[in-house]
Amino acid sequence: MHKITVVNQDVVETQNFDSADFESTEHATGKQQNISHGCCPKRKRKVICVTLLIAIVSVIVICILIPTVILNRNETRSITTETAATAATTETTTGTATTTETTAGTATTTGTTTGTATTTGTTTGTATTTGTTTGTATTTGIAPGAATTVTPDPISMAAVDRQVYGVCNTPAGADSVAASAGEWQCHYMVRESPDKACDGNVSTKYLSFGACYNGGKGPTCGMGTGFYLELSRGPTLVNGMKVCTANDFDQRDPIHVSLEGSNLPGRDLSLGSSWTLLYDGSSGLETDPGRKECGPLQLFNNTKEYRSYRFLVSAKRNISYSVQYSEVQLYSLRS
Ligand SMILES: [Ca+2]
Repeated sequence: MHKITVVNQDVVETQNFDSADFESTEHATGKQQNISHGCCPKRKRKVICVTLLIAIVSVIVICILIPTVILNRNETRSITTETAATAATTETTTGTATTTETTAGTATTTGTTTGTATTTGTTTGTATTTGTTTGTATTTGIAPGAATTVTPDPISMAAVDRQVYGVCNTPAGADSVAASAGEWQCHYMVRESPDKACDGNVSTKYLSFGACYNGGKGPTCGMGTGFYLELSRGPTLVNGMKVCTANDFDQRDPIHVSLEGSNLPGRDLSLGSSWTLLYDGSSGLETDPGRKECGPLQLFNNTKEYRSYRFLVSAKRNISYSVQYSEVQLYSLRS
């Protein structure tokens, strides 16, 4: 029994021992467990912390650094573009300045800026306009004023029924001797009839033989020749006259002439008594103005309007068989 007890005691002791060992083992295991329970969270925390740090760094990198880099790149690109644009603008400006400079020829002003260059161009245009204006002023100076006072347009010589009557061998104040077309005495060339002296064209002429014929020459040939007409415009004041040369043979030019006026009806115009002498003097052609040119204006005193006028030649430039002229111009000058 004792043994048994011992044994049992041993057993108990063993059991106790075992229990103690078990407890110590269990205690060790618990320590180990406690150790393992204390160690693992720290590692996890480290891992988590590291992960968080990595994440934060990544976020910072992604959200701040990368955009910053991109923005910097874009800014760099935009700056580059702007620089290029500025360069292009500068080139354009330079080109414009150069062009303007070449055009305007004002290098000093143009060289400053483009604006000035443009202004220079405008100024140049204005200068051109001013030139034009000056030209216009010059033209104005030439034209009307003096012309209105000194040389107005001649009056219309349109005749009633387009009838211009040729005369021959007729001195002023005398009855008119009628002339007709032909090449003998008291005739005129068919295609150089009296109306050609009143058509406003210095390229056409009136040629009359008077006391002579085609081919005969003498100092009296063509003397007393002329024409008369009734103005279709009605009574008109005439106090000036011009005589214009024909195309050839200056010896046929009228040198001394007369002008008469009448208000009697057409059937009485052949009568010398129907005419009032208005002018008897120089034709203005003593100095030859050249062919198909008009002499200076011959002014005379007359204050009365006449419906009809008669023009006669009493002297010519030199010996010839006729008298000829391209135009007789009548003027009405009012003060
Ligand atoms: Ca004519």
